[in-house]
Amino acid sequence: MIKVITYGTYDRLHYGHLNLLQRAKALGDYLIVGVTADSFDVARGKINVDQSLMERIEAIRATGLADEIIVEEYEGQKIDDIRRYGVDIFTVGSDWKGHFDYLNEYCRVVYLDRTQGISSTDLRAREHHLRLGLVGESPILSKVERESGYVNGIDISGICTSNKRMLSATQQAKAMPMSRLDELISQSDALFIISNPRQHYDHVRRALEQGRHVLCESPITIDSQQLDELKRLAQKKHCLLADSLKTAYSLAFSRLILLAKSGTIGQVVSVDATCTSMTNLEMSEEGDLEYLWNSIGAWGPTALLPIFQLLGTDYNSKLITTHLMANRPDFDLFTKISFVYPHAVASIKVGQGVKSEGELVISGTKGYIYVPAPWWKTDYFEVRYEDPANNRRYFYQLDGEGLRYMLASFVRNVQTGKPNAYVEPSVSDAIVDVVSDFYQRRDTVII
Ligand code: C2G
Repeated sequence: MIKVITYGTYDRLHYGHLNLLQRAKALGDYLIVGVTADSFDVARGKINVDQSLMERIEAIRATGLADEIIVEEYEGQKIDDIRRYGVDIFTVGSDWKGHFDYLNEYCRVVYLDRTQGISSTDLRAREHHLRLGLVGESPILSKVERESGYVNGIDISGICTSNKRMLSATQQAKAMPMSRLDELISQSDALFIISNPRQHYDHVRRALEQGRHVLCESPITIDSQQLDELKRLAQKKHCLLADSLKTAYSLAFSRLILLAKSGTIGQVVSVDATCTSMTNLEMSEEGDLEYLWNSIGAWGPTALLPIFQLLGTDYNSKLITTHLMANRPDFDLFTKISFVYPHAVASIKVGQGVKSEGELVISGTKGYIYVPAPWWKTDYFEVRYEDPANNRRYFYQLDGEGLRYMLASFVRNVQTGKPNAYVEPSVSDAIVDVVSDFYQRRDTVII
């Protein structure tokens, strides 16, 4: 019996796939089809596959061509599979020509002609075509533009800014002044907003009023009532209003939250997060200051994320201690916030003019989780115990600082009409409440 094996993602199974499977089957007597696991696809750069693994497997099963279906989960698995299943022929489309020649050592390798004129990428792009307008004054806008290139179905429709100096040279050339924001909104299906948090309310409101979806850098507003108002407006207009908070989309970060929640370190008693940077202040000129984000705006949401995701948002009390820039009552160079929960405590330290170790420590009754600086770009963390022999290390690839996954998730949410699952509404509200209290000087001591 001649055993043949072939692999693929098989997203939205089409006649190109079917042609390949039929010819693969004809090469032998028994066909094994390897379907890629979601995490393996992400690791190899395919991030917006539409269908789940189960749906893709079902579609292959329904063709009746596969004698056996397996899941491909890791780099190098093909060699394992060929040995384990006693495979005689490995086959794949000619778009991979040469790539799998190394398998000749284990079996025959056959590249079958790829079917012209059809691909899953085309099928996806035809439907999901989201014109995304960029708004604000931040170097992050050029990262968003770059990362959107990895996400099928996003086109950048334009960019509006109040200060071109904060943009990359290519973005400067095409940027429109903020006075033309309504024009950009009308040319877009959705807006990515990273203007100064004081401007968010106005910019988000104008986008929602025109019925556009919004992905807004967290905090969405600096005032709780304004957030409520915007959420109601989004609901009325059937639009999505999502927090842009890239750390929430890092696989390592979400895995560490799940690990902590599942009791790996016992009961969580303390969450301590520090985020600081100096670059923005150092690089900017006098006139840029009004566009710069203060410490609480730039770092508060990120630092608060693990606290609210792990301990919830029902804290008993908090104390905000802040150090302000001379003559700039809105600009905190450094802020520390301490929270008391019924059975835990938490703290954040954020600075745009003070430097510290940007680490995250989650302390529990059995052990602790340690994320080294810069923890907000999490790709690695350790679970540590009294006995170091029990320590565990975890690594997950993070591409594009998490922005890529955030954009992919946003497009998907817009398409499906489902809300953002990465930053729960209660977390988003609690972040704005804290920022709002900072500006209102509630629970606040100035040092
Ligand atoms: N295919 C084809 N013609 C098309 C599209 C795809 O012959 N128009 C073939 C591909 O060459 C591949 C199979 O159909 O052999 C599955 O394609 P994809 O779902 O795009 O999977 P791919 O990313 O090519 O995965 O490690 C190798 C991968 O597992 C192959």
